[in-house]
This record gives sequence, C-alpha cells and structure tokens, in this order.
Amino acid sequence: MTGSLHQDSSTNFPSLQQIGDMAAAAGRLTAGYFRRDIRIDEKSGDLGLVTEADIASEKFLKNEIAENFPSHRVLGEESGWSNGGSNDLPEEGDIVWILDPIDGTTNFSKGNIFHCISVACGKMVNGKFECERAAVYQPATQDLYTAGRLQGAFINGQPMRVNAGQEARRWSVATGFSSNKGDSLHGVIRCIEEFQNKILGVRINGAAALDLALTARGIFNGFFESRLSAWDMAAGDLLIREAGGITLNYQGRPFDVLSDKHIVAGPAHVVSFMLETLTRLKSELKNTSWP
Ligand code: 2AM
Ligand code: CA
Repeated sequence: MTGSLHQDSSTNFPSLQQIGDMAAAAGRLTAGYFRRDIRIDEKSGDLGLVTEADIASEKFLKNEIAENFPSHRVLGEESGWSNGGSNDLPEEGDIVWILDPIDGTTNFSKGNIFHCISVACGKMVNGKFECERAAVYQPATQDLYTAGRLQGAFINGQPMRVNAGQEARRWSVATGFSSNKGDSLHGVIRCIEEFQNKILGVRINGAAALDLALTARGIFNGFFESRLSAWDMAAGDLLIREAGGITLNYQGRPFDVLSDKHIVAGPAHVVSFMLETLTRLKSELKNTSWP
C-alpha cells in the first residue's frame, strides 16, 4: 500500500481512499491478535489498558505516515505527540494526524467485537484542529466509515446520514463511562436515568469512536460522553458533521477536539434534547466532579 501513496507531503491531506486503507490495514493487523493469548498491561494513573495489538497498530499507522507524509505531526494514544522532526506541540498551519490504534481496548482485551481503529487528519487553524479526513474501521464487521470535510460521510463507500424522527420515545442514544468513577460516575448514571426514562433505550458499548460512527450512520440517534481524549473523538466528530449532524461540548459550544473532554453529537434536535438534560443535571450536581 505504501508505494501507492504519492503526495506532496508538505501540503496535502490523504485521500479518503488512503486514510480508509490505512485504518482498514491497521484493523486487519489487530484482528491477528484478537481472542488470542496476548500481552495486556494496565496504564498507570487509571488510564485503562494497553495491549500488544494497540502498540502494533499505532506503530503501523505512524510508519505509514512517516513514510508518506514525513512533515506531518502525529498525536497517538500510546505515544503522544511525535513526527515532523520534533516532539513539540503543533503550530499554526501544521498538518496533524490523531490516532486511536484501538478504541475500545477493554472490549478488545475481552474478545468483545465492539472496538475500532480511528484515524483523523487535519490542519491547525487559529489554534484549533480542523479535521479534513477521517476514518473509523470496525475489524469484526469490516465496516469502514470515512468522511472528508465538505465531501460528505460514507459507510463502505455509500453516503450516510444521521437519522432520528421527532419522537424521543423512539430514540436509541449511546454513552459511556470512560474513566468516570465515584461522584463523577454518579453524574453519568443520573444522565442515563433521565434519558432511559424518556427514550427507547440508552446503550453503553465501550468505544466512543465507534459509537460516534454508528451515530453518523443513524444506528444510534445520538451520543454523549465525558472524560474522553482527542483520539477517541477526532474522527467521529467529522463523521457526524459530514453526515448532517452537529457536535457540541457540554457547555453547548461548538466541539473543539484538542480542548474539550466531552461531546454531545447527533442530529441537531436530538443534541438540543440531550443538552437540555445535561445542563439541568450539571446545575443539580455542581458540587460533584462530574462531568
Ligand atoms: P480506549 O478504549 O481507547 O481507552 C469507553 O467509554 C470509551 O472511553 C472508549 O472510547 C475508551 O477509549 C475511552 N476511555 C478514555 N479514558 C478511559 C479510561 N481511563 N479507561 C477506559 N476507557 C477510557
Ligand atoms: Ca480510545
């Protein structure tokens, strides 16, 4: 694959085909470790797990980027900021990749098929990451989700749209616990209680990037989660917006992936419904550490 990626690496973004091929190739690599006896380590500071497969997938993706786009910067879940000749934070105009080599590592480590590879590429504009291309690949289903800014969002090459009727009682909304524990976990539980009482069903799957992709596809009608990292949300954010949805933070402002730790995503009317409840609960639980 690498031989076919001819680009002027200083200015160009990958094509949707290229970024999709990269995510799918990383996913095939991780599939070789799935449900096998592999090394699983706990990250320090309650940051979850890392497996041999996470490390191999991130190394593969970083090698592809270094070979084909040597000037681009990379933020990977397992190795932080690197490439482009320095370990400094990116500067205005830099082209940046944000990688989650396996999103849903806990699921992966247990043999649960709800996990994916998430790859985003964009540019630093006015101090923010502006995503240009995104790919999410679920190895278990071989579903490939891609999006390009102003180009639309696609599932296996076919256009996809967010979707939800007007009736909340027919909605299925996904969320997650990420690293919420103690009183911050109480906040998540209260959200689940509020939504579960009003909608068809809340789902907790354990991989935010895949939840966002499924929301962009209309399988979930909305998604919200707090205490996430940039690599969990970077690709999914563009998938949602290019599929006709919106992404906000818990303050109701446009989502900014390098500074926001929480996201509310889906069709605009579902997002405002979710935000109204989140805002009320934030005030009710203002003496806790949630969100
Ligand atoms: P990960 O699998 O790549 O770690 C699950 O609700 C979501 O939260 C996943 O996307 C998971 O990403 C993310 N997450 C973030 N911080 C986490 C943590 N400390 N422990 C477990 N999952 C975490
Ligand atoms: Ca992740």
